[in-house]
Amino acid sequence: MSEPQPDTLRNSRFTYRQLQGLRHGSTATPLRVIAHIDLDAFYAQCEMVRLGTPREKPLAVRQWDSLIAINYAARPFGINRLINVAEARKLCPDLILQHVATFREGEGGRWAYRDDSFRNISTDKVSLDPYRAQSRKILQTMKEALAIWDANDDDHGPKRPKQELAAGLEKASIDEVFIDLSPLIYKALLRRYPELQSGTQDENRDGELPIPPTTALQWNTDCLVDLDEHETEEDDPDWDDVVMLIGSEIVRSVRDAVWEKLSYTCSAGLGRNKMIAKLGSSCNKPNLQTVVRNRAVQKFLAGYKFTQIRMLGGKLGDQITASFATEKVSELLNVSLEQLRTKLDDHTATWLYGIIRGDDRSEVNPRTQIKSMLSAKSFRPSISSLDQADKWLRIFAADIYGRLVEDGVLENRRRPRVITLHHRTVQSRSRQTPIPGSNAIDEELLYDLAKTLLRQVMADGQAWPCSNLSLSVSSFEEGVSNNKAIESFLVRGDKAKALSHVARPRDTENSFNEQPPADKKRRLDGGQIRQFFGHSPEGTVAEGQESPKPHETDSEEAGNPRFTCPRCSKSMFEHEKEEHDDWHFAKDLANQEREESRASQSLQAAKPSARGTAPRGRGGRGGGSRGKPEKGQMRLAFQ
Ligand code: DCP
Ligand code: CA
Repeated sequence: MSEPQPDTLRNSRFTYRQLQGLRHGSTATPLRVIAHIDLDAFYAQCEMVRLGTPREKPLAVRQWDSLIAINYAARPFGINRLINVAEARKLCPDLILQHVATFREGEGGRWAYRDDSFRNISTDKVSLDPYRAQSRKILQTMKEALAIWDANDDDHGPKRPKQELAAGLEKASIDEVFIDLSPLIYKALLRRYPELQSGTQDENRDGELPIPPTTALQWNTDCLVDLDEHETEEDDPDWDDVVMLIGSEIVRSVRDAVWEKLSYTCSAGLGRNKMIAKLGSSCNKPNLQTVVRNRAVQKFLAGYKFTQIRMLGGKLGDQITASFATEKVSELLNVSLEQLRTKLDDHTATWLYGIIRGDDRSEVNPRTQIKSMLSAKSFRPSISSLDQADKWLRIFAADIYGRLVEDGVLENRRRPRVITLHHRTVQSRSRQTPIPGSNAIDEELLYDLAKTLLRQVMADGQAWPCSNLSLSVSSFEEGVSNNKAIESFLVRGDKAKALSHVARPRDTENSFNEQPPADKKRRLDGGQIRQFFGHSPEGTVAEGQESPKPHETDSEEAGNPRFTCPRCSKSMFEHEKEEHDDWHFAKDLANQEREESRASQSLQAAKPSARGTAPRGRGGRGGGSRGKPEKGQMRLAFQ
């Protein structure tokens, strides 16, 4: 009979180099740990906290006649976003129905909770400010909780918070974040297992780590995803299990802090990358966290349809389903890379082959930032006077200004350089102008510019009745000093060429309406996947926020879901349609102007620049003169 091997002879499957990868947040190390945290029934919880409603009381948030958030106490009654207020009342007579806060025509730029707003769709406009404010507080609390884990390596005393977080935190939408826990876990790991320290100094980084000195891990209240077929719980854990355990302790402490300080529950997923973490967080809602260990990834993913995976929900997913006659990950796993290549371009095939095997190296990007902000209102019935329109412009200016302040405009961290007014009668028109760089941006300035643009639109042609009006700001500039802004709006020669290349990939980071307001999944070809997953040639990481949820676009028309855009096949709620159309319109306009500008540059001699003479309209479909850029100049692209 052979002697059993003593454990000391066994080594870990992982190397010191891979451990160092953990320290530096490498996307390649198999020890990487990413968390996705998502607030439960977010808007509903915001209202419960604001109103002090007991958690067991069913509550839903309404926008006009639609439900946009349903708390977990209301869900067993069968209440969901697809039914309307009357249907919900039938299912649950005790349901608390809270309308979102609104701005009101003629009442300046301040939002308020109003008892009668659901009856006033024609005079009110939804404000998401209360939810944004809660989102900000939650994010701050999460950062503070993470900072406690971020003690210095040599810090043997009490843990202390630091300003800069080692962990990357990416705000993916108003109620979800991704966190790259790897650097924090590395620190905790070395504090707990100092024996790992010595090897990190060695020349031979490719040496294997010792096996963890533990045979069973205490998973506390975590939901563990079952291991793959050939793996057993009896197998001793390796370091990839240990790092997940530490990660789950960190995430639990973050969730506890959010609960204790702010009374919000959230759910979380932990896995070796963003895709797995995100799928994990929705597995056990509400108020639980799910850990997908590396040894469980195959079985975990095999249970999904690939169309549920981020990026595969849209056209690309449909194309793959049609090509390989299946929606199941488990069946697509039998398709070889070569077979995938017969139907998809090389890059997409390679990406897909990896993603269904749990391979996703996209980075957590803390610098994903809003690229434009839009405030809009559709009018039923249409409005027919300048006085009415001005009242709405006042609201839009206040709405956008509030968001700019959140975004750091007061500290001059970022400022938009362009303001655009869209106006719809029988046809749509749009005017835009640089925001003068010499002034501090405030509500009055935005309002004045908006009024001027509206008057230009009116001069272009018939303006009434107007069925839709919107104001947006875009082309954000980072860390500007006041007098720089306008110069950089129009740039010259080589710099302009360089910008035209650089601006585009960065603009594909999630923006507020700079891409169709909803789904990135739609936009897939190889190049876009490359950008999305951070392999853009400039090294700018285009991986970004999830696409904004429809509600974040402040679109106004309530109604039933199910509208498919004939231009891009995106499926959306009826009330998102207007804004989506606006997006196409603005995009067309920008393309048209780019074309015209290109044509005119080749045909015309240079004209004096209108630089600094704001506001200067850019015309619209209805005619009217467009300011032409100087020869050698180009405007920054609207994306
Ligand atoms: N939202 C919206 N309209 C939609 C989807 C969402 O207004 N079509 C808003 C309300 C939600 C918030 O966004 O509270 C977050 O969206 P989620 O999809 O994360 O849903 P919830 O947080 O409400 O619920 P869950 O617990 O399932 O995450
Ligand atoms: Ca949520």
